[in-house]
Amino acid sequence: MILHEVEKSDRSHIEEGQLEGLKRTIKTVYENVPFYKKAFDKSGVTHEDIKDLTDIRKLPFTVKKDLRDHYPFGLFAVNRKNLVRVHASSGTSGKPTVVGYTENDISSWADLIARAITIAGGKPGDMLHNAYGYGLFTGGLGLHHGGERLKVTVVPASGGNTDRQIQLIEDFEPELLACTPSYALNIAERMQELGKDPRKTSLKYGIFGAEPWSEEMRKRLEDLLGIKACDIYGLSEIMGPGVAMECHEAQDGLHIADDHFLVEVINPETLEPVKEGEQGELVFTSLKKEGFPIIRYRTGDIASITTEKCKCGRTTTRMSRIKGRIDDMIIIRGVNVFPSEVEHHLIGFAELVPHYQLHLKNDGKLDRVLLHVEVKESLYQEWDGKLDSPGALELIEKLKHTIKTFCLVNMDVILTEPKGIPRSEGKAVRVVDHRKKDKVLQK
Ligand code: DLL
Repeated sequence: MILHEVEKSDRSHIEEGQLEGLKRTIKTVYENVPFYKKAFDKSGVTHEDIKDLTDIRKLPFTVKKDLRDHYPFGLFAVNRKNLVRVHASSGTSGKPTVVGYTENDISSWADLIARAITIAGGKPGDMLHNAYGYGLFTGGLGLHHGGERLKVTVVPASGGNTDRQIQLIEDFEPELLACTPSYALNIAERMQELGKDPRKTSLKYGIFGAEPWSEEMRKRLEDLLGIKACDIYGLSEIMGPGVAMECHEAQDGLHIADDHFLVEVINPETLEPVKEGEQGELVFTSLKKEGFPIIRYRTGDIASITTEKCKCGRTTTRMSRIKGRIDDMIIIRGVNVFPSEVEHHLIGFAELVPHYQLHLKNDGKLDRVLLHVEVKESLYQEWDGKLDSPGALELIEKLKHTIKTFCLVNMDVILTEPKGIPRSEGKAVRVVDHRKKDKVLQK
């Protein structure tokens, strides 16, 4: 096993480097980004007030709206002419958020992804089938440059055209597959439809992320594809993929690149730090970025962290898999549910394929959640395509009961025919909110 220097350092050594990076970044943004100068002046803090890492709490948070308000380049710390690349995330509403990279930023990002691929099980000489989308999304190009840096052969497949992807995997024989977990499922199912055995490919490791997925989905993908599937996390505001990567040895949390990012976990309501091991919202500060350094960015992602040494030997901070985004959390009569929790319980049902969507509706008074789930082809045939047959009604009751018991909420269950749930080629859409439209229609 190859461990990068920082991955086996003492915690005290890691934290020394973090403090240095933090002070440097605070000074840089204060001097170069008017938004930060104003915010720091308001809270009366300078880099000289930062004596240890907890002093970061004296600084204000940055949120997505700040990026939108300074669209497109208002938060960059260097002249635009010194950037070699921009990326942007579309988001669900309003202007996209734009991020920029200097040549050094692109190079550190490639180093981090090279490390991430190694953590996931890859090595020089391997081949990486990269089915993350190429373009403004950071997934495709992020994995691409990191793969080249590690000297793996990158196949820039990008998303979509699944039959061609399958052909390429068969012909080129890659060891590594990188894509969203929902797309990996899509690829595996399509292989089966084409009469091919997804377990018989050359693939050994999956680098899956960019969307929440459950432990059950991991088991399903590992079983379907005969691989080890590891979780990769990141977001464009912080860098892109590679902020954290789960190791194939322990598969027990994602190793954060501590030398590049400082993580905090806060209670999203009180904004106070939570104890190590407790769940909260992840907040990241970049420690080495030049083009778009960022201070205390509230990610909206819910997870916990630990600084306990991993079984693989790495000493870096580990985060749990992401439970979900705060915006995707469904609140029904006081109970909070994340789609990943619903997924966790659905995958146990042999009658279903693991594709689902939660539709939120409002019938005038109450919010309702409709869980759309897809029935297996063989069962659908057995029921002669009747989704109101006695067997179907029994399944609906079983599903309702399971959701009520484990997620503590009532959901209406709608069975759909095979392929009734749209397949993703990138990030899967798990929550569809009809409520605003419903209210307009009722007026
Ligand atoms: O999704 C970067 C990425 C690309 C990560 C490829 C991993 C692999 P954005 O489009 O800016 O960047 O979206 C970031 O996606 O705040 C999370 O809500 C979600 N996300 C990313 N990785 C994971 C993961 C990329 N492993 C947003 N598990 C983040 C759960 C994830 N959610």
